[in-house]
Amino acid sequence: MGRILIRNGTVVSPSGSWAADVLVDGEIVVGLFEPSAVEALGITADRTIDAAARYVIPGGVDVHTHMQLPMGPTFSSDTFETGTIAAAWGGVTTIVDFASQQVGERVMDGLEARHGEAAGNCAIDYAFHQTIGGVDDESLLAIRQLVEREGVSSIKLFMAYPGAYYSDDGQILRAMQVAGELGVMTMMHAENGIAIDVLRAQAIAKGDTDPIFHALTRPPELEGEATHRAVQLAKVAGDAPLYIVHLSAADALEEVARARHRGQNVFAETCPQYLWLSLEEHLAQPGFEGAKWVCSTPLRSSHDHHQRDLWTGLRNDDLAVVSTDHCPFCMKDQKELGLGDFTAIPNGIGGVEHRMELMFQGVVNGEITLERWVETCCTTPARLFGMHPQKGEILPGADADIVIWDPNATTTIGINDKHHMNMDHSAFEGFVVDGRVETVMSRGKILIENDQFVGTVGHGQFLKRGLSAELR
Ligand code: DUC
Ligand code: ZN
Ligand code: ZN
Repeated sequence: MGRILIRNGTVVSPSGSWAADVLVDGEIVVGLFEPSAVEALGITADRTIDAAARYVIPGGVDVHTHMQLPMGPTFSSDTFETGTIAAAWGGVTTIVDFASQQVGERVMDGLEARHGEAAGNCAIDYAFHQTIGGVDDESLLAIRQLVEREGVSSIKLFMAYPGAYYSDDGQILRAMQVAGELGVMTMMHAENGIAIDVLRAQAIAKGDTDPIFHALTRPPELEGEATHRAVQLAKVAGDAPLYIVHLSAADALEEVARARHRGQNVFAETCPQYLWLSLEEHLAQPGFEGAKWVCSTPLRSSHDHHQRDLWTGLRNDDLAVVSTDHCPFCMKDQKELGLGDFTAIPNGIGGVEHRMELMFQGVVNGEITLERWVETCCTTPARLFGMHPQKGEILPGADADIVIWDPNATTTIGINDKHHMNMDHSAFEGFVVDGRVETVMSRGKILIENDQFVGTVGHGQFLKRGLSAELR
């Protein structure tokens, strides 16, 4: 591996951007130098990469992905192998996926099974959150073991999906009490699943079976209501740390903002699909086309102000993170399971490859700064989920997870253009965005260069995480 010197680039961090040369030794960043210092200090390397007119940014950290996730009779279509290679193509060097437990199952069995699926199959580093779909005495006891022994410092609960992953308010409160005591982050799918199930049954009974009814039966009010309830339960649990996943509605953002402004440990992520796609333009496409954009929470109406508010939330830190909720399904044989019945369409959009690109377009459009791009896509996700300073920032001593980004090139996203995820369509088909992932390095090993994947499956290692660095 040796020493690699990245010269002439602009290093970007949440606190600023400056001309600096980056020295990597083996797997680690060992120094950042004012460019003229390299000669003055006689610094040498085995390989020098010229990053003139490029940004040098930390590898992306996507804290919400679902590789080979079982859903009904099928599985999300990216395996750990295909999904982590696609992530690398998108400038992502760390993912946090989910292990899962349901009623009657043991938490540690779910975690062990997930380790079995990922180990040796990842091209980039990975970690796990633990979904707890059956909150009881035994699963609550396991939370201590998760954080103290397994390096799993976050749990995920669902207020949606009664009969499957759903937790009632009492279960949520109990889980938050335990998690809060240990400093464990509770991630929440915040939608009122009981009310949603009534609306879904009513829609099907009326013959409203097209994909658009997926969104119409999951209205923003029910995301706002559940978010409010989650925030209040976290407060009652002693300000237990709470992280709202895939926030899409202005109604929910208001609740998060209110909680944050009063100093509560509440955080939220949104995803590129909610910033760039809409109910009318995508989900409402004729026939069954809209199935491509069936995800939960759903795409929102462009007639309201959801997208505008989400961008504002990203600027003012009411939204701390952009993740993808990468959960891809092909149209053929997968989304098609819901032909004639939107409730049977597997839920999810694939996007792990495109988050950095789509969010850089937010920089170009003036929605967020360059530094905020890096902060929301790399540094804060690492800090919030106990991976910083190893991940998320280019610092001496950090893992050498580095992306060289060409801001003057463009990227065309689409099934016949840039597309490496295991899907037969792209949710962002035809998007032409400014900027391009040029070189990607994970722990000092080059994964992408000269438009080729040159990494290896199995390079990716499991990351034991610590507690969140963002708690107040
Ligand atoms: N929630 C997720 O976070 N991912 C996939 C489906 C869902 O409902
Ligand atoms: Zn969810
Ligand atoms: Zn998800």
